[in-house]
Amino acid sequence: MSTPFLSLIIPAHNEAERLPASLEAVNRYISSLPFETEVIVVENNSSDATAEITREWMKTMPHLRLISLAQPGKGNAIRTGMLAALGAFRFMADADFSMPVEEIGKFLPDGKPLASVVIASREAPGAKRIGEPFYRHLIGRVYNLLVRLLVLPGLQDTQCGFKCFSAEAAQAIFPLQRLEGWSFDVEVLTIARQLGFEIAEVPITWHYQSGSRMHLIQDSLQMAKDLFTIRQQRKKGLYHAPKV
Ligand SMILES: Nc1nc2c(ncn2[C@@H]2O[C@H](COP(=O)(O)OP(=O)(O)O)[C@@H](O)[C@H]2O)c(=O)[nH]1
Ligand SMILES: [Mg+2]
Repeated sequence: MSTPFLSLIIPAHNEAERLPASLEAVNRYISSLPFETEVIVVENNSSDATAEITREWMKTMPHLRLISLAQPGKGNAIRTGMLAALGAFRFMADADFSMPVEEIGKFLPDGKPLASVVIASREAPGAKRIGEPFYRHLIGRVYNLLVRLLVLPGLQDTQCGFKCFSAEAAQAIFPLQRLEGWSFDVEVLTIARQLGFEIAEVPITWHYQSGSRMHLIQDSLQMAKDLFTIRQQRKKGLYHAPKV
C-alpha cells in the first residue's frame, strides 16, 4: 500500500460483539472513498475474540492492521494507534460507531480538513443525540461543565469518540499525552491548545449504543480527578513541545 491519506484508528476492548458490524460498515465506506485509507484496530487485554475477529477481517480487508497492547486503557490505545498510523489525516473512531461511518466525510470535505484538529460534537448547532438515556446525558453535561471551568473553556463536547488530527498535529500532540484512561480526550485537546493547533467542531448525528465499557460511578469520579491532574501538568509546562 502506498502512503494512506487517511488512517482510521479503532480502540477496542472486548468488542467481539460490536466490532464485526462496524468493520463491515467501515470496509464498505472506505471502498467508496477516492483515496487510500488504512484501518488500525488497537486492542488491549480483551478476554473475548476481539483480536481473532480482527485477524479474520484482515484476510478480506488488506488495509486493516491489528495492534495488541499489554497496557490497559483507551488513552494508551489511541496514543499508540495515532503514532503508528501513516495517514496524512488520522481519525479515531469508537468501535461501536455511534456516529454513522459516512459522517467521516464531514471532517474532510473535498479531502480538506477544517482544521489541524477536528472533533465531533453532540452539542454544536445541528447535532443530534438519539436514544441517549437521561442519566448518561446529565452526567456528560456535568462533566463538560467541569471541563470548561477547569481546563478547556468554550468546548461543549470533548468526549465524543470521533476526532481527526493532521499527521503534524498527531505527531506533536500524542507524544505528550500521558493519561491512560477515559480523560485522555481532555488532555489531548489541552495539549492541542497549548501547542497552538486550531480545534474545529463538527456537529454530528450520534446514536447511543448500549454495551458501554465505562463504569459510570467509578470512571466518572476518576475522570473528574483527572481534570485536576491535567491542570497541574499544564501548569508545570508538561504540555509544551520538548525543546530541541
Ligand atoms: N483498546 C482499548 N479500547 C478501549 C478501552 N476502553 C474502552 N475502549 C474503547 O473505547 C471506545 C468507547 O468505548 P465505549 O464503551 O463505547 O464508551 P462510551 O461510548 O463512552 O460509553 C470503544 O471502542 C471501546 O472498545 C481500553 O481499555 N482499551
Ligand atoms: Mg460507545
